[in-house]
Amino acid sequence: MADHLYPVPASWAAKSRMNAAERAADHALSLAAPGRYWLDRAARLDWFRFPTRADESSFDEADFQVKWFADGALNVSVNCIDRHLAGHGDDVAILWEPDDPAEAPRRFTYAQLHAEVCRLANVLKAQGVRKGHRVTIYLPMIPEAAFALLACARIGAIHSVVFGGFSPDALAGRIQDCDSSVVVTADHGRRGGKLVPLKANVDEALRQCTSVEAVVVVRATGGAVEMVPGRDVWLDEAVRHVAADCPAEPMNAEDPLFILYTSGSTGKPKGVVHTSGGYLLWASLTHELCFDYRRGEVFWCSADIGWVTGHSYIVYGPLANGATTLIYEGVPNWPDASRMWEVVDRHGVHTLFTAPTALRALMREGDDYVTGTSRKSLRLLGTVGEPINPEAWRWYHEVVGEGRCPIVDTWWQTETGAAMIAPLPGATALKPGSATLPMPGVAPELVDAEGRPVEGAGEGNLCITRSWPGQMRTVWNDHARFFQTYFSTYKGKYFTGDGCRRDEDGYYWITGRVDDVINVSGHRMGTAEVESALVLHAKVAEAAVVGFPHDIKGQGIYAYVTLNAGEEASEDLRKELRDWVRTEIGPIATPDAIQFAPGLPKTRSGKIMRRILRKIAEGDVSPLGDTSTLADPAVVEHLVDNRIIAE
Ligand code: 6R9
Repeated sequence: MADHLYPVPASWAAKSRMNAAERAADHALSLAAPGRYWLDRAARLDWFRFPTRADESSFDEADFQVKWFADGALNVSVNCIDRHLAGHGDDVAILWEPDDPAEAPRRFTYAQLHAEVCRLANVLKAQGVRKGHRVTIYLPMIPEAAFALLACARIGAIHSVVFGGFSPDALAGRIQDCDSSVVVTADHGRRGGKLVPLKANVDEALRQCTSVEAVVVVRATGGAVEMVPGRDVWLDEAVRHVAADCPAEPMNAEDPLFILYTSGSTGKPKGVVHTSGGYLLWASLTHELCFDYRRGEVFWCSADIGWVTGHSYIVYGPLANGATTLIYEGVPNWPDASRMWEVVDRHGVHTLFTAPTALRALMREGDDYVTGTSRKSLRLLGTVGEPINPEAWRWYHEVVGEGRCPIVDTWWQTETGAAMIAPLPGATALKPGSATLPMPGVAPELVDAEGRPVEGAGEGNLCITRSWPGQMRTVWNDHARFFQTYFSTYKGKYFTGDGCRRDEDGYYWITGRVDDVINVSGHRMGTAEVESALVLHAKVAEAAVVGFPHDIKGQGIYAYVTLNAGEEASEDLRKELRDWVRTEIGPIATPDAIQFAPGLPKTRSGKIMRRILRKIAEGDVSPLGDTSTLADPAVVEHLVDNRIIAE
């Protein structure tokens, strides 16, 4: 059933930009003549100086670099705003749907967006921000979030967006790592009728940060906050003193556009760096191809701007293409499970791009919440963030899309900038659960544990053998870690960290992470991060964290905790540790299950055997596999007998 083929609907085939054969030919051309292919594609952007060189990357250690369009100059905000003004200044750029459905939506034309972005850029300049400086953005899903990204891009400042659900500690770590001089935040955020104290979180974070000279505060809710004189300014007051025009800084294609922190298998989050030319080209090209975007359509990506999906498909891709992009402040199930479909109807959404975890949660509430709405504006549905199970795929296709909307399942990563493997709705027959085929210029390869390529149909670790324009350029301040993390496992290849199967038709099926990264509700979480948070607690001696299958979240967080001698395990302590992790990292890292363990299964050399811990957490305890290297087999029996059945 999972392999059932959904052909391209006739209506799509009739008007598509490419059919299947043309897609294959285009992909072949992109690999055979990359220089010409990519300089042609670069013409979709407006450049101050058009590049004469495309890819100059090498994945080999000796001359390692990732570099594209290096002699080109452009400005990202000009591409996302100014160039649309002449013909499309009155088109709606941003539609904003507030958390509370009783409140009025807001809308901004491209002309209005230009003024908002210029003013905010001038406010940042007045706070001393210059080209190359870092600005941390910690905002709710309000239009000002998009303005802030584009204002940084306009003056050449590098933005680092931190998801509003992260704790003050997590925020502080991300401010310190890139030495931001300014933070843009709001008084409070609103999600599902609840207030998030963003400004108070910033105040707490800044007690640990010395680099920050100014905090620009958006008055989003009007709630009371403390303002530190000489440091904090209200945006609505500051804009009164600045001009509504701000010249755009010419940037080299390889100048950084943003840093975005993401979890890896080890240690602290990495600052993934994307640059101006290649990233914007990749975001805009994939937005047009994967969603067959046409001017005038309303595009809704429901991700948070704090994740790469929000960067590429709420802000940069759509706005570069002159689209109308919808920003939704709230959550999918508030006030009830019909909210997303009501938003679709209210704004006439053509394309909805969301995460499987949201679909599974809504599916559980029953079809009535969906069928009570019209959804007749919908023509295309997309997913991202984790593998979509065929059951959720079919529900999305049949119930939400009433069988008429293709499902675009896009596989990609923070590191890849935008979609890498995905169907094109007018060209690619679909198989539920498969992200299908590589985008132009993308050369996937499956390798076995020894790094040998797997030919034809088969399974292996997913690598990409050559660079593409939207590839990350470095880890902020740690270029060695960039090479080490992605290019040292398999020589000369970018290793994604994902396992993958390729079928007889050449379709790719992502099977999930093969490293110690887990995917909780589409959010990446390094098990090491949760472990470090747990061991910071005074009563905890040791902790090991693994993922386990979770009906709604995809994966849940299962923590094994060994207490210090003399400490008593109790329900109260379990709750305390859950709350502890919430405050250390944020609610998305809250363990679903905490099992107190007198000891953890280790090899004689002291390595925790995570494979065994994973099996126990999954409830798959009969064949635990080879346990002969265990230092103390009795530990495992105790763990199995005291397993927690996580909800
Ligand atoms: C865009 C984004 C990346 C990881 C990636 C993979 C998983 C993303 C997927 C998918 C299966 C898809 N992933 N999309 N797995 N099918 N369509 O999610 O970036 O937060 O960096 O996560 O997410 O495991 O390696 P990021």
